[in-house]
Amino acid sequence: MKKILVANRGEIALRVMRSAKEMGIKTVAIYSEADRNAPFVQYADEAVCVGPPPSAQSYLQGDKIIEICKSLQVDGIHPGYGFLSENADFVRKVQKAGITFIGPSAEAMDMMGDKLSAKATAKKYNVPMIPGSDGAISDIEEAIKVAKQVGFPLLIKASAGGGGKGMRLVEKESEVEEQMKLAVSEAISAFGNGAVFIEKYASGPRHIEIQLLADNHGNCVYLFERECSIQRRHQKVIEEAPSSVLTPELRKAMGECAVNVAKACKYSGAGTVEFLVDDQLNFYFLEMNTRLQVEHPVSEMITGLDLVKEQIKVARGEKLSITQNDLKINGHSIEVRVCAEDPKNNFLPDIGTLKTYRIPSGPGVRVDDSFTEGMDIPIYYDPMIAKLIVHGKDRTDAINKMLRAIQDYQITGVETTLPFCTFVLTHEAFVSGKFDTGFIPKYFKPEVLNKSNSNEEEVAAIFGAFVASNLTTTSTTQEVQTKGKSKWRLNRA
Ligand code: MV4
Repeated sequence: MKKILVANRGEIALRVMRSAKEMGIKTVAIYSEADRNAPFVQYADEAVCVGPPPSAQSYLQGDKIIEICKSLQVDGIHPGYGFLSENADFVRKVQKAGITFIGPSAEAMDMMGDKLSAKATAKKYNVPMIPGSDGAISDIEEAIKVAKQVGFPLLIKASAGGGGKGMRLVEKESEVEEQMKLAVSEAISAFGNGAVFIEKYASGPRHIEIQLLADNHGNCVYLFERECSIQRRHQKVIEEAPSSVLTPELRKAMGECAVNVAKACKYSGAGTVEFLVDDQLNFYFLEMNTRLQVEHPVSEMITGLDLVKEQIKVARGEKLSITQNDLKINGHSIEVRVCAEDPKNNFLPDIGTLKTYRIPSGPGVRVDDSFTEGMDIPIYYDPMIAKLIVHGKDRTDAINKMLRAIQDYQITGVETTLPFCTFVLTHEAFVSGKFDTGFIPKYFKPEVLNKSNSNEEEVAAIFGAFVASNLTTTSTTQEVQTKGKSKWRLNRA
């Protein structure tokens, strides 16, 4: 493989190209008119404009992208995440054109993309499932019958959904009919597929996912877990590896289950199996993501692997160079997503110009981004500016490093989610590790980020108090802040 086209934009495009470059592989960027001046475009050996800013006219133009590959003698396409990354029809077209798709087969993608077929496939390997309907439910009578068997509360999920899309909570029998109708019509309009199924609603679970790596020769290893419970409306905010609740035994059991899911669909490349873990530490299969995920860097930090390089090696037909026994967890890693959103204003996108943009650095700090000072954040895409990743010797070290890195991150011109991340990282429930997917709705109110809180000095103050309290604080953020202010000033004096 001599030349790779990255069918994506922003931080992930740049991150993929960096690994390709280290492997001596040439890179091609595609970009929309809105991304003309982006670092990922400049970084590539060649770059081609694919169209106007809207994704449907640019990054989703599969046929056009394949034509560009042909004209530039591209051998492989890396899809990144989002856009065409989980589009099985695109994979088939790429292969038909004689180009290598750096990712799983179209068949594995189809099998896992449909949540009902994913569950049916995983079930053959005795992977634990949340109780619910075995197949699609089409009529109301059947829905009521299954609902009564399963019990309330329950969820109606769209088979073509995923990531929380097309999910409806049903509290009691009288709501089944209405919610079924809504779920089916939503599934038809959103996915062109009205198949829905029912699952018992697991309350207060953790979202823990297993990173996998498989080759085309039947080998598959798990690269441990990522704890992704800190989410807001199904958008992850903070991810870490390892999880503070898994025991070595549970990690092994979940890892082996995930490997079985991969084997069941003859998976190849990097993939992730999502589980819900309840307060009794029972785990249940949710779905499989057939792409490199946004939060993959935390797995790289604790394993020392470069997942993009591994994907490319697998796509070239190589056997995995590692076995499960070679893999060990080294330290602790945390990632925060730095988004141009205003946490004080319901996280509405706050797009604009990055008037100041200085990234943190130093030992154990990694920033994956594709922005420079003075650039505008385009309105057409996800408002994520960067991923800030740290690697420490243990969880406490990683939290302290992240708080320091956030403090060193200088962004003006747009509001960002960084102050919100500081709130989470200093919260007693996060620090103690006792949290679940309900963390944000339970603890976060915009008032906790009073105006001065986003100001650098105050962030520094919170940080100072946090370190001074040696992670044993049980006080509220407000108290920490007041205490911290004097501490920080003292340090400065
Ligand atoms: C669930 C659940 C509770 N019970 N399924 C949301 C994303 C999608 N992958 C599945 N999701 C959930 N499925 C059952 N049977 C709770 C969620 C869920 C959730 C999962 C992970 C992280 C955050 C979440 C927030 C709300 C709901």
